[in-house]
Amino acid sequence: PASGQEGAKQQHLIVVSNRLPVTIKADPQAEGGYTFSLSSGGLVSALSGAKKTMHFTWIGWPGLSVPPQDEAYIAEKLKTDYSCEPVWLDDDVADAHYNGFSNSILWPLFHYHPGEMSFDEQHWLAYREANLSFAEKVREVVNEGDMVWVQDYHLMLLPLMLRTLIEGSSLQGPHSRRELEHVRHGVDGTSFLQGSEDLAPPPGDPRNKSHRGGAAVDEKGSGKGTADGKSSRGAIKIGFFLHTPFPSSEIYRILPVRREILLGILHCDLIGFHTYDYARHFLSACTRILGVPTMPNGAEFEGRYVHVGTFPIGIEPATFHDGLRKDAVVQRLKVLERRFEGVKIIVGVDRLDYIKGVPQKLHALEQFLTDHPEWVGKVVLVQVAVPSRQDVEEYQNLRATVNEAVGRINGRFGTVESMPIHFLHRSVSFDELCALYAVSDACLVTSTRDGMNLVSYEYIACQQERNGVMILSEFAGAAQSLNGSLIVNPWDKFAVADAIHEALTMPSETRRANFEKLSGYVGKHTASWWGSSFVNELRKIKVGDFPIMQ
Ligand code: ADQ
Repeated sequence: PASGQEGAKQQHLIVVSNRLPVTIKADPQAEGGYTFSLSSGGLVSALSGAKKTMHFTWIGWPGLSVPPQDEAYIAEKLKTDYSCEPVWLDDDVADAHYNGFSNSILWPLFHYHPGEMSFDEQHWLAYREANLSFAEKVREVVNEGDMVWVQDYHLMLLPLMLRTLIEGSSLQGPHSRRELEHVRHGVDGTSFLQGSEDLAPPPGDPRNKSHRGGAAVDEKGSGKGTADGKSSRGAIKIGFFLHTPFPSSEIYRILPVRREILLGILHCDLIGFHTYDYARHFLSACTRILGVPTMPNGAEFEGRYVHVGTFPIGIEPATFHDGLRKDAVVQRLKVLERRFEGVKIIVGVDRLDYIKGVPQKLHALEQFLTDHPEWVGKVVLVQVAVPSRQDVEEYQNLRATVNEAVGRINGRFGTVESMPIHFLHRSVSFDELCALYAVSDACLVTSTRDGMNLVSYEYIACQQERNGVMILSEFAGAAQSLNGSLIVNPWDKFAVADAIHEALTMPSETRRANFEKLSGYVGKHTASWWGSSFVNELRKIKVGDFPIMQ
């Protein structure tokens, strides 16, 4: 559909994420048999600004499978009410793509947990299959001049597939799947099983030639012209944002399909990360594994300059400020204050994921109570742990570890009147979350790795009154932005125990001064600031502003 005329009317932004931001539930009582509700995730608010000024489409998996005869009704409703387009995936493919390759391979590896990684050929095939289904959906809705913004580690092959499907010359209509066979069998012609070849020769070495003017796209497609005889290279702009860390190349190179994944996103115009470190790790992986020449702000790939930048995500603090003014929240806050009178509260809110360092947090609390017995009965940790990815074995093991530690510490320090840990293994409502953040004297984040960590931002947004202390792991991306926090190494339980003590005894003037800095940052670097910075940067890039290398 890349006609070229549509693009001139109004800029069209197509956001692609694994899940659509709409929750759909089967309900025989509801009109059409389904209910729909918009999720309140950070991405939704991040894109609210763009939605107002641009023609906007969101593509993603709807999160459920339905009888084929219901698909058209759901698709129509999503399009009309939410500007969304569903990608229907076979149940097995969806499972192997999401729980398999994405969450059992890329997630642990990107968070420095190679021991939790289980590589499986079927999962990799499903990952490619699912990415291809997304690519085909994008092709249905995209026009020349559009911007496509791909989100996160579930869709790292999508940029390459889009270049091939949309900008490749001979990839019209029913041939597309066949033409993409080279993607299925390894983007540079190698099977994924051969992904363990030696690292790349240094930049400039002629052995790197296949990535320059490269095998994947140039041999098959771009430069040879579209159906109307003109080259369509650069017909669309593609951005990619990674919400997780990008690990050091020493960790990244463990991945059997390390080349394919890098080549997948190198077909972008702009690649964004939360921090400068992640961007640097990515660029050094490109050089070491592919021999691609890089500069601090980008890479030269297939005659294109791939811009690489840092775009730290945020939250909408106003949502929390409004929440705290709600009657129900004010009442709830009073109840909690009465219940915990004379007791300091430390709050923890995490998905129950091994990257969040919940066992480390519990060990540090235990150390603190051992070092400072005078605080027993005078401090509680309220830990909300949202059940997450419970189909994956590592998450079941984590749950058992955490349950054991909570039981042991409560058994050791608890009394008939009080328990040091209040452990909630469930999600809590937004109102409850606001009240909990507001009533707490400190927030403890001990992630062993975390792309950014938005819980720390949310806590700060709720601390106008109390000026509580943010204790933050140095391994969360947020540690690089949230100046005014107590930064800790979660692996050092003595240091975290000291930070807890410092937080609980910090003079109010110091807390106030820290809060001012933190709140200033969170108020400025919001989710919508993040969304518009990325989109504006992508918009500014001139396709072809870098000469095609021969
Ligand atoms: P997550 O790993 O999900 O996100 P985080 O950034 O902390 O981590 O966001 C979690 C969100 O879920 C927060 O908005 C929080 O309020 C909510 N939440 C968590 N526990 C909850 C509970 N018990 N009840 C209700 N709500 C709860 C990934 C990366 C992060 C990165 C974000 C955004 O892992 O590092 O910051 O994407 O890019």
